[in-house]
This record gives sequence, C-alpha cells and structure tokens, in this order.
Amino acid sequence: MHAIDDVVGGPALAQVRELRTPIPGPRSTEMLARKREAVADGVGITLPVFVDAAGGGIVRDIDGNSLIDLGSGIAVTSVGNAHPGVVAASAEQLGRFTHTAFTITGYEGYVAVCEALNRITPGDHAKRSALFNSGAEAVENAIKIARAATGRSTVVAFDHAYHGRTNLTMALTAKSMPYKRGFGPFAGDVHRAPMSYPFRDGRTGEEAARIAIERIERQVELDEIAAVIIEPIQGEGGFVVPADGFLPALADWAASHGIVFIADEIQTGFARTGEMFASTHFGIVPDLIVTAKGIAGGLPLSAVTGRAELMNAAHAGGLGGTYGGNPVACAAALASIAAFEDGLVERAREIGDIIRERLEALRATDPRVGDVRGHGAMMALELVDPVTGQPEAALTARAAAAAHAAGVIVLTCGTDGNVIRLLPPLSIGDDLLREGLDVLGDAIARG
Ligand code: PLZ
Repeated sequence: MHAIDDVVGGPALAQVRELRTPIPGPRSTEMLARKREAVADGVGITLPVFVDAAGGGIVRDIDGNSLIDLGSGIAVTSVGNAHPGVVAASAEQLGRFTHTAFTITGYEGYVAVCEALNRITPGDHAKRSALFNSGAEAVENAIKIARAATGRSTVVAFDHAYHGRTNLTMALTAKSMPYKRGFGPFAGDVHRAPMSYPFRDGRTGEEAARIAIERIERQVELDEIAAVIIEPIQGEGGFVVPADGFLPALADWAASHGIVFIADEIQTGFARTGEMFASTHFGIVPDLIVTAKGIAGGLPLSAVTGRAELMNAAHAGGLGGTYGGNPVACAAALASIAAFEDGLVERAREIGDIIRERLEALRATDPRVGDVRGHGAMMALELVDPVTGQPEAALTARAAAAAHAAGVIVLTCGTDGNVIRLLPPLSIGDDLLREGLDVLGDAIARG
C-alpha cells in the first residue's frame, strides 16, 4: 500500500503540485470499486482519490499525485496535516493510555483542554467547558445545557444554517438535500429566522436583525425560547458573512429576554478567520460557544464552552458520553492550541490577504463572480448569472471539478450550491497557495 516512496506526511512532504496520472489514477479507481462494494452509498466522496500522506499544503494520493489542499478536510487540519507537535503529543499519549472514560476515571489532558478553551474563547467571565466527539454532538449538548439553564425548550436557528446530521441538528440545519431529505421526522421546538445575507438582501445589519427578531416574536412567545444558535460566519450554507451590527443586535435582544446566545464556531474557530474565534470580528461575546474541527489537528474532539452559571446548570451526570474528550484527542488539542497561539492567527490573516487579492482580481474581470467574502483563511466567491443574478450551481460544479482534475482540492457550499470556498491549512506556503488560486481562476474562466 505504501509502495510509492517513504511514507512521510507533515511538513516533510515535498511541497509541489504534481500529477503522475489522471485524477483519479488507477489505484484510486481500484480503491473506489472496493469502496462501492463495502461502504454504504450514502457516504459519498467529493474528490475520489485515496490518500497516502498529507502535510504542509499538500495531499498525496496512492497513485503518487500531489494535490494542493485548499480544504483542510473540511476546515479541520488548520494547524497542518500530521503537524509534528500534534503527532508527537498524540504518540506520547497513545503510549501511556488510550482511554479511561473521563466520567469513570479522570485524566489531566481533559482538564487542561477545558482550561485552555476557557482562556482563549471570547469574554473574561467565569467559564466552564465540556468535551465531546463530533460537532453535532457538541451542538446537541449546547442545546441541552441551554434548556437546563433556562427551563425553556424552544430553539431559534437561521436560514442557510448548518449544525449537523443528528436528529436535533438536522432540525436546526436549513438545507434539505443532501442533509435531511427522507430522514425525518425531526426534533420539534425549532423555529427558523431570516439570516443577514448582504449580497442578497442588501440590508444593514440593524435592518436584518429587526426583521429576524420580528419574525421570531411572531412565531413564538419570548419566555419559551431557550436559545438562539448561529454560525458567526455560516459554513456549509455559503460562507455568509452577516452585515455589521446584525450579530450584536441579536445578542442584545437575546440577553434582554433571558435567551442563551450560542455561537456555533465549529467551522470558524481556532485561528481560521484571522481571529482565534470569529465572534471577535463582530464584537460579540456568546453565552455558549461550540467548537470542533480545527481544535485537535484532525483527531475527533468537540467542546461546549460558556458562562459558568449556564454550563453548571445541568445536573451531575447529565452530560457525558463514552468517548468525549478522548485522551489522545486532548493531547492533540493541547498541541494544536499551542500552535494556534504561536503565530497561526497572524498567518491566517496573511493567507486571507493573498486569497482576497486574487479573488477580487477575478471579480473585477468576470461578472459571474458576484461576491467575494470571508475573513482570514475562510474565503469564498459566489457565482451568479450576471444578467439575472441567479445562482450558477452548474458553473460552480464545473469549476470545482476542473480544479480537482488539475490537482487542487477546493470545496463548494451554499444553499444553492453556487459558492466556492477556500479553507487552506494554515501550514500552506505562499507559493503553493498562489498556484492553487491560479488553477482555480483558470477553472472558473474556462467554466
Ligand atoms: N456546525 C458550523 O460546519 C460540520 C459537514 C460535512 P460534525 N460541517 C461539515 C458533512 O457533509 O457532514 C459542522 C459545521 C458547523 C456543525 C457541524 C457538524 O460537525 O463534526 O460534522 O458533526
């Protein structure tokens, strides 16, 4: 299986795009046939190559093709794939013990990750954290905590929202295909409010917030609302950046009615946007903040962090799970957080400047590039018909496919499937990043 070369991931992997075969190559094609016979069809693969090693800004497949990584999985390997510090800390922990169940016998790593999260998340109030495995599981727990703390049941989520694939988080997620169709009935007591989407609604943040609040207040009694949950910059829904003023107005309204304000920073957290957390861009301090993805350099870990009095509202034994806060994932998280604090926030801004300049140049010359938006290393462009303004999903899919064929991993998103998003690992070099952007530019131009 590792016949190509030495199997060296991380920064030791040669940082060059190189295609030795068409994408997918013969070995990946063979593997895809095995996948079809063994893996449920519901589990898709966007770019059907099988990976041999990854690191820096490169993903190398089993045919020896080296692809430029502009996805980081889905915003997960922000510190870099097989980051040396993460590998060393995880390996050291693996050699000591792999599991105890924190709720049976404790270990320091879990406590240290909670201490770190309490320290680095927005706000200097007293905080507590709890650890879980996936983003969806953490969202579920944030809602449990908000309900326990308020004695209320209703949750408000937004248009274009994505919060996961479990039953409650499917209810919170807006888009039907592919996430929800056929999988209902969904959890109740969820109401949806309009999102601020400046490119489409042209509204100020204050106007958009007023409309959202009016809509909520018509649907449900205020003293029944436990929480509002929102991604400060929406991920799967299209990298929608709300207009300035929207999030603060919403947070103020929530605070004045005893409603818990939950920021889902699963995709935006950990240096990704050029701040440690995206809430900071908008000047808000969430009551609860949900994290996952970038937290542990690729190992599964998620968290809920927030005001001590809310976090402590659930009765002893009310929060848990067999694997939550696995010791190896905690060791990886501590190493990742150390790396984020050692210059990666600044690096995300530099990456953002490079991407923005390139995407703005595309927009200046191609009227189909309707909008360029994002912060730091979380940037996107929205493709539209220049005459009608309608979403151009087919062009988006063609452009992404052309980039893939040329050896650049890009992801699409958006309720209408017409957004190309860029989420490079923060370990990518400038040259590789520029090359990836050039390939993407060509792919759009030819699309
Ligand atoms: N909240 C904001 O971005 C995960 C989903 C990929 P899990 N987004 C990627 C897919 O197609 O399943 C996500 C997110 C936000 C919650 C989640 C859910 O996190 O770790 O996938 O459960």
